[in-house]
Amino acid sequence: MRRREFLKIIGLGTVAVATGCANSAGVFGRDKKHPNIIFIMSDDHASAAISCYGSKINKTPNLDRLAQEGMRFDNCFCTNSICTPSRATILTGKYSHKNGCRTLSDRFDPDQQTFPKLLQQAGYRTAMIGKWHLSTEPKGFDYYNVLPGQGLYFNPKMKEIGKPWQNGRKGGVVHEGYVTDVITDLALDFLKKRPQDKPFCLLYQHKAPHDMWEYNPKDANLYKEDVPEPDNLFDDYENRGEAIKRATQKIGIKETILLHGTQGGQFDNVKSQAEQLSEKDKKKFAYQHFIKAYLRCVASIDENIGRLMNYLDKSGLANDTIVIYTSDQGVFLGEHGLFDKRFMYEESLRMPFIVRYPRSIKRGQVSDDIILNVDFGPTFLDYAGVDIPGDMQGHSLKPLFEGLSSGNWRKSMYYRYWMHGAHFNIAAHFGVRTKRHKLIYYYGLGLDAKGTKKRSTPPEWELFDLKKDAKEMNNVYDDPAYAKVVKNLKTELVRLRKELEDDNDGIVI
Ligand SMILES: [Ca+2]
Repeated sequence: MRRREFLKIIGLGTVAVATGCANSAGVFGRDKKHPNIIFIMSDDHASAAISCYGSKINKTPNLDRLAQEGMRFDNCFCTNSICTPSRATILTGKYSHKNGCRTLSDRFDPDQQTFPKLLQQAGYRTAMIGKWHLSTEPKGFDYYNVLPGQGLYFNPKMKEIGKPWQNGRKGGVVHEGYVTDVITDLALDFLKKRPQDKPFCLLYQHKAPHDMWEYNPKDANLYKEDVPEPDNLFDDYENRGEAIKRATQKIGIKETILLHGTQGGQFDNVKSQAEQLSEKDKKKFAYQHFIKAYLRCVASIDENIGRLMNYLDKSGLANDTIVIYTSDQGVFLGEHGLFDKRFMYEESLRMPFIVRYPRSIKRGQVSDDIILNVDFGPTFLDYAGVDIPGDMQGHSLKPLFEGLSSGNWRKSMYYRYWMHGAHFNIAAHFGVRTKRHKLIYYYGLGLDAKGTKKRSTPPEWELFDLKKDAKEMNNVYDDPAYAKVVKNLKTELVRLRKELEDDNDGIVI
């Protein structure tokens, strides 16, 4: 008889087995049931650059291992695809219009309810290490050490708890080294020094691979060969609305290489190399320059996550710790000829989401349920045994993780990007996505934080049939065959806006 069967017979079951193992590690929550939490978030890491998501352009062995030992979600979406707003949504479990961070320039009110504060009150040791990007001082953390603003790739300054806080990009102490290594060193340090009698929640958040895509020089030899191009790098935007045509986030020599920071110091050199090329070859050249730098940044993230996973193995923490990997939103890697994000198109909307928790999540699972960044906070509270406040708009993912319930899960999601024409001339829009379709309304108005109307452009709609057109190359909004779909999706959009209380902006659908 195996030990597990024997214990079951004498009434100790799997929980007792789990607890017994956990005690040897010294930590398993205050009542020996609540797991530790490590929330790993990168900045602008598209699932198209993760091999377990089917990447054709790189390998991420450590993230693949995490997915093999846990669960991968293929339909995790951002509710507002831009850095600061997504971070505010994750912390609060609320959409942008409820947490006050609709745009990059909105100030995050640090006194509002967040999941780290609630975990801290419940006895968790809480920490935030790496890219914060919320300007105001992190609250609800027993320890923090964060980059000011976007932070630097090399020898970054970090702002540590206990010193007078300076908002935004001000303040901080220089840490020698490459930022992804520095943030991991600090995260490991936190884990090694943590009190043994408390569960912990660590937010371990990378700056990479955000532009300016400055990679660790030791990775300069990766990707010597050309990287495959996406099929629609040369998208001509036929059968699409005006918004994508007007947008300026296009792969090109000037746009792409100028964004490549200090390593773009070779700009003059690169520019002269490209001068003799045809327009088509210039775009190919710019894509290679961009994607290689980006993927080298990703390689360092994967390597450092491997370091963290090794520590969890060696310290005996792996079984008792929920590890999540995600990115604050997706990003275009040349698809539609674009870089950056903001649009509700798939590459920007989709967040990678991998979770591993050997105690209760069966390994090797893949889910296509629609999950959102608004769900993360409620999920952590659920695992910690903390009541989920009624004003959080997301839902705990625990039942999905544990295979208990998927039948009554959400069938659609609401998205809204607010910064009308602010960056890359992208129009504000909102929309609804189901597993099959996506309806987008570029409502044509810029609204400031008080809802005052600013610039305007002609409103327009796009509809995509994701089953027939996964790459969103053909807007079928005006196709009579889709009239009923349009009608139903508009009804759903109105319903979602009402339910989420984002329907008081005077915009008529
Ligand atoms: Ca981002």
